[in-house]
Amino acid sequence: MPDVTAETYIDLDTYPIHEMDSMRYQALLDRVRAELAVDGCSVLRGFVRADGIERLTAEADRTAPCGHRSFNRTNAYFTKDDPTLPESHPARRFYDRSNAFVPADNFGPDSGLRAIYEWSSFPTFIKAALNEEKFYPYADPLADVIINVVEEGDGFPWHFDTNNYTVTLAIQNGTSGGAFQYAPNLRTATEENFDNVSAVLDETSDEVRTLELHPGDLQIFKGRYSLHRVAPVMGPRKRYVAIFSFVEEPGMVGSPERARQLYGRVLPIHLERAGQRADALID
Ligand SMILES: O=C(O)CCC(=O)C(=O)O
Ligand SMILES: [Fe+2]
Repeated sequence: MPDVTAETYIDLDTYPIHEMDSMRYQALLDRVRAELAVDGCSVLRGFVRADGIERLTAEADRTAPCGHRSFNRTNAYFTKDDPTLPESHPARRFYDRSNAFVPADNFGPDSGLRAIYEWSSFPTFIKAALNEEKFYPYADPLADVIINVVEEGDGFPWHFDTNNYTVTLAIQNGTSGGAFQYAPNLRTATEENFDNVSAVLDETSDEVRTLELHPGDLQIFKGRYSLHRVAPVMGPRKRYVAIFSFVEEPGMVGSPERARQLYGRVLPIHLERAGQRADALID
């Protein structure tokens, strides 16, 4: 078998995501669905085997220098400051965010990460686990499968996701710190529960859970209603997490603004889809 088939990475004995007709597949699916229903989070420990993680770590080490670093200040809602609200309001509490994304075009046909993303059994299982009817690979060549590189002092401050779910694979932890913390179902579609959000920001909430993720763990997380963060990473070792993106319509790509902000580059396809003409295409 060639080196870069998904089967050489995923622990298929424990996670038979390719055997859709088996009872073990059904049991796994039932488990993940039940966990997602309870608190919006399911972790498949050791989804990628240790030898696969060794190769993915090498991929991350090799591509990390291509990461695009960005800095911003953000509140939990990714909204602008609203001076009409009291200063103590959670929407007015801003935190530094610094991180780097390695764009997806660093993961070509020889990439193990891409092999996992493109192996048909992988999205088929995730789609079923999430009960999503509309579920397609992202067609954005900078963003379909990326690595998030977090260095000493950086993290991802408390926030609610703007997307319905994220699918991530832990590749390497920082030397220390970097725990994933979340307060399940802290808000609903109709109730923001600002007091509970403030309690989490003030570190007085008893609803916060801490999840230690280890290299090889696959996490499916529904973060729209669960406040969550990545605690600051400490020490010289970088934290590497792969992010697999799926979207609701076939052929979708991100906006030029988003590509520039997250990846530091824009491709002709971003401009074309936004109705702008790429310079390279103007004759
Ligand atoms: O890096 C992680 O583990 C999760 C980051 C996160 O919350 C996000 O990308 O929205
Ligand atoms: Fe998030």
